[in-house]
Amino acid sequence: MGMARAQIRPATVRSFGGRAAALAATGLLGSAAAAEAAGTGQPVPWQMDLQRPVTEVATEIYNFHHLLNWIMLAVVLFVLALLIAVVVKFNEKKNPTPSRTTHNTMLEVAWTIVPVLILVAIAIPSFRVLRTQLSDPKADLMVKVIGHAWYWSYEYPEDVGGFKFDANLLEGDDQVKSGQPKLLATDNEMVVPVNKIVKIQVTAADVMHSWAMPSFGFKIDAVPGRLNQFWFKADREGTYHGQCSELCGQRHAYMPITVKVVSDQAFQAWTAEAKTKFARTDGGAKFADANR
Ligand SMILES: [Cu+2]
Repeated sequence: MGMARAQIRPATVRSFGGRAAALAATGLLGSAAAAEAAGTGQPVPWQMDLQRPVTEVATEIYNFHHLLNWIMLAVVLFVLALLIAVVVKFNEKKNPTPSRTTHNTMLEVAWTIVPVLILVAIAIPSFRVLRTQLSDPKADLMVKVIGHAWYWSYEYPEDVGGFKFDANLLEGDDQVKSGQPKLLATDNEMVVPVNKIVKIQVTAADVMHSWAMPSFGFKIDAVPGRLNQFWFKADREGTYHGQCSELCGQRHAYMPITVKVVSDQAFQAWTAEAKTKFARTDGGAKFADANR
């Protein structure tokens, strides 16, 4: 197995209970707007929630994130209640002669055991997510992803045509015409079939980059001289956007990632077209993987 070092997109805690916020948004904005509230494949203005997950890994991370938020909310409310009780009931006026009690065995056992139980409750789903991430299933398609300063290139293996192309930022009129979001659209997209296990092998040609796709639930470092590997199985067709997530220099913000998830037939059609469009003479990339 490759040295897959997958990093989860930092589960930024934007609000207590993103789902609650999303539900509130449903009420306020109506269902049509709420359907977009989480953002599918791209962020949206006033987004409260994580982007909608489209892979198993992303779904597990998403659910784990919300579980953590609820646990955190409970802990915060409990501590707040204790603080309020102390301030209200045990202030100097109401309680002029404080108790001199220093030990209470039951209480000490409880405040040791309860946090341990909370951590165990967090650890179990956490390790479950880790197991899914590192499960390394057999790939239906492998794509080599290479980070450059400042664009990405993609190599498809011989069995689907053996071609390589660059994906540069779409700017100006081209971006407007494409209808794709600003600073997230690329001139060529990585295209993969839906419901197929896609493995990417990620490296860099110059400096360190990081291939990150929020709705797929992972980011993976692109390190010169090293091959990192991760897998995903997108369960919904669509266009998904990500960005380089390792500060790599002047145009770090201008090397977005676009992945198109399409049906099997559309993928066949695309590879047939890509083979001539991105013609190459050396037969395509070679892939090293224990599972192939
Ligand atoms: Cu970068």
